[in-house]
Amino acid sequence: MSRRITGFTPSGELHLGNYFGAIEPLVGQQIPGDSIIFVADLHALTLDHDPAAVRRRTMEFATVLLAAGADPARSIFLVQSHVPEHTELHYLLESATGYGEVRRMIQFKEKSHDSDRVRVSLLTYPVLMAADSLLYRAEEVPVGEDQRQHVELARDIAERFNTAYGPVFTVPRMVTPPVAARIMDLSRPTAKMSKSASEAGSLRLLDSPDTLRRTVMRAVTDPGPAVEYDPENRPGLANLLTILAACTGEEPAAAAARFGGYADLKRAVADAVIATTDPIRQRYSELSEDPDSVRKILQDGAIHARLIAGETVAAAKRAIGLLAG
Ligand code: AQP
Repeated sequence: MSRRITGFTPSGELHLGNYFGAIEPLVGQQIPGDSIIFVADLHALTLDHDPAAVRRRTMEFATVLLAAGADPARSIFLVQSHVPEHTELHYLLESATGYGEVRRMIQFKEKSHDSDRVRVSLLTYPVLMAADSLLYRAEEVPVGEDQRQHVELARDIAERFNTAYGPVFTVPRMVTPPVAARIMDLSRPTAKMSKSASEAGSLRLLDSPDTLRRTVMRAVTDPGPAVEYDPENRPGLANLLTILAACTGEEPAAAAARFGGYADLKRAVADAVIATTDPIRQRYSELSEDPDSVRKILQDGAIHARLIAGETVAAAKRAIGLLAG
């Protein structure tokens, strides 16, 4: 089993895309010492932000992740800013990264239209993402398809650093789930479901069953008589089938064959989504009653994480010329 790491930025609300793209692949295979799950609060500072909201969401995300199966007995579970080695390594890696490399990142291009207000951290956070995985010498990074460019950057930086200064870092590889690597927005099936998207398009893990059912029943579908899996030409329908398949463990095309019409399919998707998220919601409300235990779990996680992270930073500092070899 390989060491795996995945993180979640506490902006907006966690949704089913986050769950199938990154949460489930990690919590499904937690191996003591080899699974690292973190709330990426530093990444929430790259756009306009409300400090109180970041604080509140950091706790909320930690609680949702625990409710979704993150197990502190089998994983290292932490908040990124509690482990200062993330920012320390970030700077060392910036000194091994080209400006042109980060400027090319699609997410930077998409979010940087108003250049006077764009924060420098929006440009450089992919390097912090590289630090997040290289710090723990992770071999695998379970993420959704939208993160491919960032994982490739982390690989490039690790290889370049190792070649220039000596073999410090493990070069991580991306792992995507077989289905649901990219769940789409239900109201705009050509855009990915995202944390800041409209309520109409997102299935949030903490939404009530009624809200989830309403959102699914109103999902945009494509004209055409039969229920068939055709992502190219019928993206709305394919997205519903993908969600159903991710919830039930079947293949989207095989699931399609079970339905004569959209209404039946949507009812089945709503039932499956509610069955998947119900246990998470219930556990979340239990855990929310005891925020001190969540804080204690995070403190312990940071202590554990720093043992690994401190060694990597020391090795990187030695290699790059800051500590005696
Ligand atoms: N739609 C998706 N399908 C599959 N996987 C997804 N992931 C995100 N969206 C999908 C995966 O979830 C992990 C956490 O990603 P994130 O914290 O960047 O969340 P986000 O929803 O992708 O947030 P946005 O849209 O980037 O930010 P906002 O909406 O706040 O601007 C990652 O592994 C990601 O691949």
